[in-house]
Amino acid sequence: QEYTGIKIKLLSPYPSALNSLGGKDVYLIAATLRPETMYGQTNCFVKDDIEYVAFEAKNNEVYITTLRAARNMAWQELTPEYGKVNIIMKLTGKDILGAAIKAPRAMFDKLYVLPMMGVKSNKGTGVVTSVPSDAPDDFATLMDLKNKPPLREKFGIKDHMVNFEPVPIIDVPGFGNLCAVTVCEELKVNSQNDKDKLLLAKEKCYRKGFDEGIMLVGNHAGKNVKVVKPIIKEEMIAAGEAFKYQEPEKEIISRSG
Ligand code: ZZB
Repeated sequence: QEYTGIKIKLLSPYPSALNSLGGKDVYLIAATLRPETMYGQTNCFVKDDIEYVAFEAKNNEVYITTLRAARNMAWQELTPEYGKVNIIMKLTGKDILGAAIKAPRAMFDKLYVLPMMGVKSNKGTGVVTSVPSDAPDDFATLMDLKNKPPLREKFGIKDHMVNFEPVPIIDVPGFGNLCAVTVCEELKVNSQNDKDKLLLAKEKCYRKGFDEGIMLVGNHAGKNVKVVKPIIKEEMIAAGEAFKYQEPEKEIISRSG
């Protein structure tokens, strides 16, 4: 599985648990299959109890991902020393909840790290960038956080951190320009815990968005998602905003013991 690793910059002042990283360029790395949707980012998701590591990347930068992803990255020439992960500090999702970030291509200059229960530690980087216009899970989770003050309180999330609306970035014929919102409403998704409905919603959005979607924003506005997805990916890589990140197939992991 080839993901695009999106470099989401942590803005200073860093959360207190990350004080020792002050002065360094720190990036949360989100793994995505939809680089063309980065214009619609409204936040980034981590899970409070997942363990992450801050490790040395190239050019004196620091990346934050799960240890598992960091190890994969080390074999993909993304660390200074091939195959080696130099861990600067360990942290949990809780340590970075509410942190201010700057995400490449997003319409907003400052976004926030928010909690999502469905983030998996054994997939991608454990960091998920949020595109509520086109990703049903992201829309459902953002709505939970907006509509449920106790949920925000539980995680120390302030009102202004969820004060973002889905951004129309892709027109999907029959689903309008906020595909995930349309499909979640159609299927009556009530929360991020509506697992079955969300799985169905995701499949619908993926298929329709890829086959028929038309970009509404960016330098490829008016063109088909299918056509511009790989181009936008390469453009982001060339701009230093992203990189290729391969996830080994499960089969390969078990075969190698
Ligand atoms: C931005 C984005 C925009 C995504 C979209 C999807 C959609 P999949 O589809 O299940 O194979 N993701 C990545 N890592 C994790 C994780 N550790 N835990 C939970 N979710 C994760 O997985 C790929 C997508 O799942 C990724 O692409 C990411 O969300 C999320 F408009 O990034 B995506 C219809 C989906 N639309």
